[in-house]
Formats: sequence, structure tokens, C-alpha cells
Amino acid sequence: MAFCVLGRRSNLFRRMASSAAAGKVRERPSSDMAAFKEVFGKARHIVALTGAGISAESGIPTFRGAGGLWRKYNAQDIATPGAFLANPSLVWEFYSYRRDLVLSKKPNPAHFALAKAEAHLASEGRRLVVITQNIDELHRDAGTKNLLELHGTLFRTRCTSCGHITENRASPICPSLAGKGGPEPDTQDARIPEGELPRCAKCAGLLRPHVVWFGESLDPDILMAAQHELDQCDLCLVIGTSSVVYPAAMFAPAVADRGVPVAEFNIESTPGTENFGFHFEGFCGSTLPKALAV
Ligand code: BV8
Ligand code: ZN
Repeated sequence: MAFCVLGRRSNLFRRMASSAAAGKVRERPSSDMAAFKEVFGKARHIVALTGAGISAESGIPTFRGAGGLWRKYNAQDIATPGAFLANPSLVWEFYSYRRDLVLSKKPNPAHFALAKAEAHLASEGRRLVVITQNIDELHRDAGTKNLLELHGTLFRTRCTSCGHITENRASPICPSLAGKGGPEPDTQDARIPEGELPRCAKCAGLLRPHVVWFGESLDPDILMAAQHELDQCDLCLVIGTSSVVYPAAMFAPAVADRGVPVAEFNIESTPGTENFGFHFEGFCGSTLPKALAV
């Protein structure tokens, strides 16, 4: 599936290049809420693709915004298999910080608007599914049932030796990480010996966060399920994502490519904006509840 998704990327870029070459000026996306609500009122199968921006108003820093740095690193530097191999202590400090932070946060009106809309549409035999890039589980906490977590979750671990996957919401996840993970740039790395990092209850192997790191493939079943929803949908919402991480960045433009309406909810334009029919500028904690109100 990843191949076909990646294959789609090349024809998408070809199309974008050819339209640029043909000097075709794309219509600017509409910000007409009444027009959107008309489309929303008729849609039978809606996909909501969300990114870190939907959790920003819950107090969780986004990746590319002001709070996007942890110490002197950005996520792309440490959310990789190479970083974990080289320095599992540092990577575990990064995830321990995010686990503790997220455990103290709650869903915001944007998460709740999606969960409420899903329930209301279901009562009319219509479908809304959330496909999220986020690993904070706030969509689950808000009550969303139809949910695909593309990149895993902060609160599952996977054993690097036996592959055993477990839920784990302990804070800290192990004694050696207590009080560690501070985000300030001058914080000294804790250099925790590997033997004192989270270990597997079954085989004592080193545990890792059960998330998709940069350079790792997404779970093919989840990717397949996402592809199916995207292929079936007759409306796509793109909420709080910079649309720069693949393959997720490709999903909404590919839906737009099928002539299906796409509505973007963001505080700014993104590389995807010009492909979309609607763009609602503002904090999605305010714009989304308005857009999905029934
Ligand atoms: C893959 C989990 C096939 C971990 C994440 C070289 C080698 C290998 C692969 C690549 C390579 N070069 C490129 C790639 C592909 C790579 C990629 O896309 N890189 C990018 C950087 C170019 N992708 C991958 O590696 C993926 N796998 O391709 O597999 C493969 C395999 C091997 C070899 C080749 C190919 C895996 C990607 C998944 C990485 N894991 N998360 C963790 O979280 O710790 S990604 C992580 O970053 C998030 O999950 C999310 O996806 C991404 C951040 O993006 P956003 O969610 O959009 O957040 P961001 O901060 O960027 O933007 C926030 C937005 O919200 C902004 O637009 C802002 O304006 C807006 N906003 C803010 N506040 C609000 C708001 N909007 C509304 N209201 C507000 N209040
Ligand atoms: Zn194990």
C-alpha cells in the first residue's frame, strides 16, 4: 500500500508541475462557511485528517511551532530508529517528557466537535472517521470511535527483543526516568544506563515507544484502512497539520485530486492549501465547532 501511496505522490507532483507549467491559476480556496455547511449537510462519508495543531489548544506543543523544540533537538532528530540505537536514554527522556505532559492535558472543543459530529452523523446513517497523525490519544479521550492512529500512541510500548506490545500509562514509566526529560535547552542529558531503561516484563528486553518514527513504515493494515476511507469519502477535513510529513501529507491532495471537496482548518496556509476547496483560517478550537454545528 505504501508503494501505491508513494506512487500517487509522483503523479500528484506531476499534476502540480504541469498545472504550474500551464500557468493554470488555481481558484483560491473559499472561506464561505455557509457554502461549507451546505456541503457538510449532504456528505455521507467524511474523513477528518488531523495533526498536532488540533491539540495545540489543549496545551501540547506542535512540532513546527514555537514550542516545537525539545532541548536543542527537533522531533525529526530524535524520533528515529538511528537516534534510539545511538542514545536510547535521550529518546526515552523525550518520550517520558511527552507522556507526562499529555497525561496532564485534556481534549479541547475541536476534539469534542469531531466526536459529537461522528455520533450525530451515525444517527443518520452517515459516517465520520478521524485519521490522526497525533500520538496523544486526545481523540479517544474526547469520545471519537471511528479512529485510525497513523503513527501509534505515546502510551503503548514495544519490546525490541520479543516484539511484545503493551499499554502503559505509568508516570514515570520506570524509576530511572523520574524527574528526567526536562525540555529546557540547557538540560543535561540523563545518560541512563540501558539496563535501567524500560524493560519488557516478558523477556527483559529493552522497550521502545510503539510509535512510527521517521524512516519507519506505517502499519500496512492501518495504511490500508486509511486508504479505504479516503477512497470512499465524499468530504475531507484537514485540521491542524502542516502537511509536510509523508505519507499523511499526500492524503488530502489525493482526495482533492478525485474532485472531492476538501476543507482545511489551520491558523495559516500550508503547502496543501492551494489544492483545497475551502480554507478556514483561525484556531480550530473555535472554527471547527462552528463548522460542524448541526
Ligand atoms: C515513511 C510519531 C516509508 C512519532 C511522527 C528519508 C528516509 C525515510 C523516509 C523519508 C525520508 N525523507 C522523507 C521521508 C518520508 C518521511 C517524511 O515525510 N519526512 C518529512 C519530514 C519530509 N516520512 C516517514 O519517514 C514516514 N514513513 O515514509 O515510510 C519509507 C520508509 C523507509 C524509507 C523510505 C520510505 C513516517 C513518518 C511518521 C513520523 N512520526 N510521529 C512522534 O510523534 O514522536 S510524525 C510527527 O510529525 C507527527 O505525527 C506528525 O505527522 C508530524 C508533525 O506534523 P503536524 O502534525 O502537521 O504538526 P506540525 O507541528 O508540523 O504542524 C502543526 C500545524 O497546525 C501547523 O500547520 C500549524 O499552523 C497548525 N496549528 C497550530 N495551532 C493550531 C493550528 N491549526 C489550527 N488551530 C490551531 N490552534
Ligand atoms: Zn520482550
